[in-house]
Amino acid sequence: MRVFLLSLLVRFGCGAELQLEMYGSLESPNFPDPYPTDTKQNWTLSVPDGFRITLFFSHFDLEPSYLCEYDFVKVEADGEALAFFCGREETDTEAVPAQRVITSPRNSLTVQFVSDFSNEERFSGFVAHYSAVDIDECSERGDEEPLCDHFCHNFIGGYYCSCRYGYQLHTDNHTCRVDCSGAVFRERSGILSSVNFPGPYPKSSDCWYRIELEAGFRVHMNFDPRFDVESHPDISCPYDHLKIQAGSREFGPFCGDRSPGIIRTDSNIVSIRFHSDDSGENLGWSLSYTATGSQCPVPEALPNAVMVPIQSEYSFKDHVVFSCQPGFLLVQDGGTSDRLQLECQADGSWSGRPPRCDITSRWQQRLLSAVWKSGPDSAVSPSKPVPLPVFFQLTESKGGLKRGQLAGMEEHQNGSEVGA
Ligand SMILES: [Ca+2]
Ligand SMILES: [Ca+2]
Ligand SMILES: [Ca+2]
Repeated sequence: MRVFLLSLLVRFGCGAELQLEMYGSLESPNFPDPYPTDTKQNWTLSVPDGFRITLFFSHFDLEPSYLCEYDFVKVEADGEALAFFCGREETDTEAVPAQRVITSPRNSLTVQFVSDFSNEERFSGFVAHYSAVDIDECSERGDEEPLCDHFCHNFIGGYYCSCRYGYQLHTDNHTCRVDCSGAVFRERSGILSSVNFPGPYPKSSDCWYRIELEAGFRVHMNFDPRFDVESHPDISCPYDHLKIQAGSREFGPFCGDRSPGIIRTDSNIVSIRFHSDDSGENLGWSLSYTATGSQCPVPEALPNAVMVPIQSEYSFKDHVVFSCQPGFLLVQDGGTSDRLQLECQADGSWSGRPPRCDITSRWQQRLLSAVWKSGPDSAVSPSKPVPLPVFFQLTESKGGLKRGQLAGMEEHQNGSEVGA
């Protein structure tokens, strides 16, 4: 019993037949009686996508001729001749199909029969059989790029692709993409790179990365010298590209094999977008970033004050603590305290003014008395502030206060306190 998956026979024009069946047979006109002279007949065989057609002649008996110029059967597919037959399989075997199986490259095939104006003998013609066979898309690619990015699975009438763990099949059903968007970097330094770097990055993917720091910081990026993003010799990054947006500034698109190097963004928020198309095997990119804060001016040295820490420069989030030398009182905005902390702010200014160090009245008296005891040639007078960084270290003894040796500020900072 013949079962047709698709059965449609369309007869059109002069002797042309369209056969849409999974298998079937063809016969020359009048078979098994001799074919007529001056006849031309075409059969167009078509099977569903994912199949190709095989054709086999079980009987062949045509008028023989040099180069088949009298009567012949021609098999074509996609405009290309696959076979050209004539002759008798018993006696004239040069151009007969014999056991040959003709296979179409794709899912259609045309067979043409032509007879000329005469026949020297009675020729019975031919019988041919065709059938649809599956194309193994996964293994029949030759030198072409594989159909599937990761895995290919053949089935009868088609194939499908699948991806390694962690990837999703793109809507093109061939490439494997990744979900690589949404990462936000909030640390003041870090490393970002394309997925798999320095291995081939995924295809058909759009990756968005964001660096978000507090206002007052500026992001600096430094690209790894290993940089490989698919490019074009004439057109600017038409396939894959890396683009950076920092505030109102844009950097890129970047592609090719030259690293963008160092980029100073002047912004605390940076968006990085990496787009890849559906082909190519390129190794990607990597960058490290750091952030620097706004710079605050170095606070000026104040008489009789101690400031820590001492740095050559100060930037956002840095702080300094002021305190006064013993015997002095820290004064700011009319009030007094032991110490004062100032912060370097996002806009590059300090959170307040540096304080003043005023001598205390009790110490003033003690100091004066010590100076008078030591003689009239003293460099210190009641009306004159104690010069820095050199000042008198005063110690208490049985006999009361006596003048000590000259001491540096650092010694004092290390805690040489004076008893009250
Ligand atoms: Ca003939
Ligand atoms: Ca298949
Ligand atoms: Ca690409």
